[in-house]
Amino acid sequence: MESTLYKAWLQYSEVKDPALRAVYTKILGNVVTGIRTTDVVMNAAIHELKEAASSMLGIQPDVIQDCTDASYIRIGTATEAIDWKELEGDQDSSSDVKQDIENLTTEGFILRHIVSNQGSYMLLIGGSETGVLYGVFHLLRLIASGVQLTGQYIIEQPINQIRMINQWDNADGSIERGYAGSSIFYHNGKITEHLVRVKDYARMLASVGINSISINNVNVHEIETGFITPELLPDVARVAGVFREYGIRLFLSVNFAAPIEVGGLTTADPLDEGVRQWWRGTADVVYQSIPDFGGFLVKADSEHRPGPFTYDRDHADGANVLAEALEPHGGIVIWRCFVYDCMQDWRDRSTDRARAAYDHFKPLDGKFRDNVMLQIKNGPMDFQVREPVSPLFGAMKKTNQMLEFQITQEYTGQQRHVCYLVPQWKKVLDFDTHANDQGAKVKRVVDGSVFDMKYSGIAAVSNIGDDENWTGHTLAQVNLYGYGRLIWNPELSAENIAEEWAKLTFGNDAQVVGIVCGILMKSWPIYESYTAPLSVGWMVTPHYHYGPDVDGYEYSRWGTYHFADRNGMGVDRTLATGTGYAAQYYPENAALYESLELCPDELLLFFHHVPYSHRLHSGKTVIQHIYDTHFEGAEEAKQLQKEWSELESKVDRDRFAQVAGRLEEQVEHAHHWRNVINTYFYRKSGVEDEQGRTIY
Ligand code: GCW
Repeated sequence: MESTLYKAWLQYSEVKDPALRAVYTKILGNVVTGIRTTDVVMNAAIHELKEAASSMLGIQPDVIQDCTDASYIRIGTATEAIDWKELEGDQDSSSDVKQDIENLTTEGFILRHIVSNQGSYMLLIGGSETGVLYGVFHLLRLIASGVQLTGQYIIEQPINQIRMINQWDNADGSIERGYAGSSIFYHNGKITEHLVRVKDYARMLASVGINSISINNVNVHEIETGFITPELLPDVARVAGVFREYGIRLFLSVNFAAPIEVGGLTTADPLDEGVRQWWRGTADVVYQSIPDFGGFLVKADSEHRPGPFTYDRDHADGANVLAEALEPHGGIVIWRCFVYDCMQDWRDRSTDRARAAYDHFKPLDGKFRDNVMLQIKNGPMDFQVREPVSPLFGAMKKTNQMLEFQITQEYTGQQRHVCYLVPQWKKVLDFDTHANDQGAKVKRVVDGSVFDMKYSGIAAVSNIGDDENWTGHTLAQVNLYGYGRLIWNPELSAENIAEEWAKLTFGNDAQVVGIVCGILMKSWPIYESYTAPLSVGWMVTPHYHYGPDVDGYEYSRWGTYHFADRNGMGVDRTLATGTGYAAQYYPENAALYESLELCPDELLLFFHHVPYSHRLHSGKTVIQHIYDTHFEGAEEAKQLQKEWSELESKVDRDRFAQVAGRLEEQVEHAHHWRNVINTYFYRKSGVEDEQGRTIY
């Protein structure tokens, strides 16, 4: 028996309410499929339906081609559904349904419950088999949360085209920035023999609509460089086979120097004819093994990874040589924009890491091939608890773009602190770039509707490992779930997503759902309040990025400084007196950030260097804000612990204890953060706390 920790949001707990149970049993008792081929995705969909029915309702549905019973669920693709007899009886809206079926995109689905004189039917129509699979998961979500199905008419289509997960897993089984154990993909330098867990992961991802995955770290080390060779491709193909059943395309991160490292060439110069041929040949070989292979993800000229700069070529040259090789097979290149000088001199104030992505890539707009996408981190630095939105969104009008989030909590508590990230991501998606007058929010840029992009979408770094509960902190499961749901439909609210997840994960008890959602919704602001203030960022232990170390990165080469002295702190990124970063935005945003008066408090220290006595819009001085938020944040963390403790009798022991243990650690570490940060700024500034609290 799988544990509740393992099952995450796919618990499929028994439906206890007799009335609902009766309705659900009627619907799922017979699964009508028409004549079936052996499509693997359809089989996975049917399998999921059967397993869930057995677990939630204690029934073993018959899967049949046709049915004369008075109730059943019929599932199929749009092409078949057009002729379904049930639709003829659907007097009120038959024309609409047919129209809706015709409008379905491949990954969309319709769930229609019809009550007629003959009986009652649930129809599930997918734009393709994958649409059917998504529809099954949606239906099961409704059942698990106790929703009434009678008369439902649901049409869903994903808003974003590519909905991707990036694994930062290494062949040795370690995971870069992984906080939930070792890799489920690799063991001892090899792709694992046992793919059961990978399959369950694929199910989880498909259940929230993920359709693409890259399975190895963007820092591609020696063994992984060989994944694109005939020796190792059979293993990669096994993994691709598992994901294929769940409608997910597999990508690989590749090493730009692969022509040298595994190809035996003397150069990886993208303009060299031999290199070009090598990538072409390699792509051909990859597609022989994996005909639906997605493409390559590339980190080049970043943090010492090889790239086109070695040969005096630019990123467009680099990306295009790979794109050309993948093009005949329908593959794409996802080229990361996380390119900056990681060997900076902290004494040099003219270089600004925040500027780097824009400075490197904006001039290349229009130079990339059709099947290249640029993958841009949500902020200009590196997944801090708060950053402004990257000015690259909206800046490139002739280049395919993909947004990159980080689900793994590298700088947000490493899955030891609870930090629900959907509210943070929503802020990014809802940010108006002002790239045009019609509303150019980031979500519209990356869903492809602002500029004409052939490929677009969202990717995120995964937070899972082989811990029993996948994510280290059981409450961190919500970030994986929420990521998928949010990018399927960015209009969903953070509250709704939290509530869905809480019900699926812990059941429909109102007190449990209320407390869990409350904890989640408060968690990001709380984490922010006791860590680095006012978006200045960092202040973490170098390399590990956990725990406070205010000057940890201050005199280092990484370009991440707070410039605190006895008078004040923050980074001047204005055009007038600073690095000019603020001017990378469109005028409306640039004006906002450039001005000390207009700049939102939450981003103040990212854009301005101010005295500790500077008054925020909140009315507080910067120094008093630091003291207050740190005292409050540590107290609020304690409050979260107390709220969770009220659930002892309502959550199973394993999960109750797991979360309680993490919260205890969070409370302790939040106090540590509070003391270190407050003490640092008290000693630097010499300013007393207005409330006279103990600062060491
Ligand atoms: O945030 C930094 C991480 C690195 C990571 C890098 C990147 C994969 O600290 O561990 O490397 O970003 O995004 O490439």
